[in-house]
Amino acid sequence: MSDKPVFVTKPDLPPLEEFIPYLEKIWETSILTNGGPFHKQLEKALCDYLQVDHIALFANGTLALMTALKALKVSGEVITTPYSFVATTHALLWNGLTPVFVDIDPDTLNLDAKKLETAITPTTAAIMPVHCYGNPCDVSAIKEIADKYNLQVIYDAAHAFGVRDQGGSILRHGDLSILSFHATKVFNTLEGGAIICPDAETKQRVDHLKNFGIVDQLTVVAAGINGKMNEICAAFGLLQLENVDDAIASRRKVDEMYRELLRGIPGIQCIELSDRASANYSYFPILVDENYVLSRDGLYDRLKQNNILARRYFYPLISEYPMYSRLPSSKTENLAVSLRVSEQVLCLPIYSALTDVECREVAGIVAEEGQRLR
Ligand code: T4K
Repeated sequence: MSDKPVFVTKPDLPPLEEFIPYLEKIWETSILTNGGPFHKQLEKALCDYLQVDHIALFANGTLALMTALKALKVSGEVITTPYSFVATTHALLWNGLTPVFVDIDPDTLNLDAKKLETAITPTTAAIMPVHCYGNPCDVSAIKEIADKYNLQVIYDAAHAFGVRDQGGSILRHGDLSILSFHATKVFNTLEGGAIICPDAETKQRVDHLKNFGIVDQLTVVAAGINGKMNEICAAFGLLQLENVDDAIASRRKVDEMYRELLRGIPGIQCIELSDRASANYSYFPILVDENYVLSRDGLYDRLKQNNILARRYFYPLISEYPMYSRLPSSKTENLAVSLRVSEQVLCLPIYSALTDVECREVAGIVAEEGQRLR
């Protein structure tokens, strides 16, 4: 048993001494926020790294989602997935929008594009899919349906930092995409987020909206919010960006090791990575089915007894929380795949500093339990 807890994730932190000069600069200039020099630098650096043209930084991913919906003036119903973190749909409620849940695909665990059309009504305004665990949605099928019914598409790409498909960044799809740079993400700025905009005009609208709608000292053009990233987070992000490729490479090793060690255990299924896109290894979800000797929660508890704190992302489903459970689309018969997956899923620890020994210990417990109780 580990003497220190092994959490589901552990944030990457740059060497402290490398951060000091950035802080000294901030202390020297007294520019702490409101689109300062580090904010500008990080936007540019992220555009280069992610291969996108326009990025607006935010204080977190939730504010980015809320602002994206506002920027597109979405109103009415928005089709989305119940298999996500609650921020996805909370952003809809904060905009006075009605979520309509559609079930997920059993392989990708993303919104099932084949089921989208049946959920469209005269008041449907948009689709908000999630690239869950960084695995890309069926972007072309979603685009086809969105174009046919004239719907806007806002991708919650909170998990999809750096993911690329054959045509480039996954973030170029849809009308807007949002990222999260929370401490638990592959690339973190302590807290942070971003909207990826298709053109300069949209970015300007988003930039106004994230700063109270202010254009200049005498002009306010919209009822904006305060969504800006501060200079300390932006400076931290610049430093983090130098190491993010190494961090993803280390995660990849963990991912490979788990797949090797968990292969062939009855009742344990690793989620396949897409063969049409790169991966960022942000999560390591497994599904625990009835062929395993313990229930999912039994395995969760067994790991916990060994100081390994796996997480049930995403259980319960968003549609089961009280502010959503009365929606017609929350009915269990509408969401059979999502319900099954949310009852089977367990995310094992994955982060760049996870050692081989720790990875073997986690997989060893999953395997041993499978053997011992058989
Ligand atoms: N859309 C999607 C699809 C999302 O997944 C998220 C966020 C968002 C939108 C919204 O983006 P943000 O507004 O958050 O930028 C975590 C995160 O708080 C949340 O950002 C994330 N998704 C969600 C999936 O997971 P919790 O409640 O599970 O976090 P917590 O505090 O239990 O942390 C998990 C483990 O990570 C801890 O046991 C230990 C470790 N940890 C955590 C923090 C915060 C650290 O080692 N250091 C830390 O500072 O929600």
